[in-house]
Amino acid sequence: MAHSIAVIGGDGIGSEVLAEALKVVGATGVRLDTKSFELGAKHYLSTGEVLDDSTLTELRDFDAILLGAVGPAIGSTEIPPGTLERGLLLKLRFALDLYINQRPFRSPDTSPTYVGKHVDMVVIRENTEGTYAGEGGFLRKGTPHEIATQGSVNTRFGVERAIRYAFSLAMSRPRRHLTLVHKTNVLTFAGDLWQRTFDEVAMEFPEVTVAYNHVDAACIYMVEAPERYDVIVTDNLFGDILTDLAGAISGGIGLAASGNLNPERTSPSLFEPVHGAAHDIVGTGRANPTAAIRSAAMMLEFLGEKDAALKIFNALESVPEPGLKTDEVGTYYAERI
Ligand code: GGG
Repeated sequence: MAHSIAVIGGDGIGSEVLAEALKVVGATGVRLDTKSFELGAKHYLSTGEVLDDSTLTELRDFDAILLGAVGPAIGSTEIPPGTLERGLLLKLRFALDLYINQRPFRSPDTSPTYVGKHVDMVVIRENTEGTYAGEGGFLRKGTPHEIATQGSVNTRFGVERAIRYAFSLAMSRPRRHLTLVHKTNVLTFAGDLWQRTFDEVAMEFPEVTVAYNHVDAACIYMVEAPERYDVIVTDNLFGDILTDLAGAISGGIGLAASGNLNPERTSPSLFEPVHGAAHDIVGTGRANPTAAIRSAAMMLEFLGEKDAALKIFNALESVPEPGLKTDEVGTYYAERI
């Protein structure tokens, strides 16, 4: 049976890298029944809508969503900042309750990393709350006394389910280690809720060893001693930032994949590379499709296609020679399936 997959190339290099991801999935023999959705900057500029209700309803019926990248070119003035990111990506995460953003980082055994060490960690980023929830606004906008607030929303329910998921994931890995990353010494309300919840849930998982790092210290440790980390759980904003760093130290952002998961499967989960639209390299063949290929493998794994996913993960252990173009990298991995 074919899995029904909504494909949203989005902006910039999004559709270039997804084409290669679909090529590699095709090589596994798994059948996907795909439908492309032309969402992103072009769609917004021609219709004035980012993601309308009927498209959102249609997306709910797919088995999964594969997304490339979202965002206008840096410096573009046609689209107000955040319109596409909030209106498409965050709207999907919130509407489909994709409350886990799972971001694995594992440097290929054969390939040196920027920090000279092997990296093998998974970051669990809470994906529906924090400063990304949209709480806040302006007062006296446009006056000299203008005020902008952007609150961080942290519910016991939201924090606990992310932490609980992270503990379960840590249990499934050989090291069984989980680090909470936050900023409890300054963010004393949200930090207190996260730490208390973490400590309480930890009692249900006595086999998991735990640690706590402030987010600023975590940035140092990630570069100097990435072996400290097995699974990390953190809030939405810290997770967004920390996973760019994790991508950089584990072989480059071009390798970093993610799954926006609804673990209860009440709606389709969404898989996307961590990187953005990179408009500056569109059409040059320089976009690395590896993150999109790995994201597609995560999607197959989530859909129960374990063998096919493993074939892709194994293929991704080899590293192509430098200088291959986007489509050549896709072909390189398709040939290794
Ligand atoms: N493929 C990921 C992407 O397009 N990222 C753009 C971005 O700004 N994302 C914000 C986020 O992941 O919260």
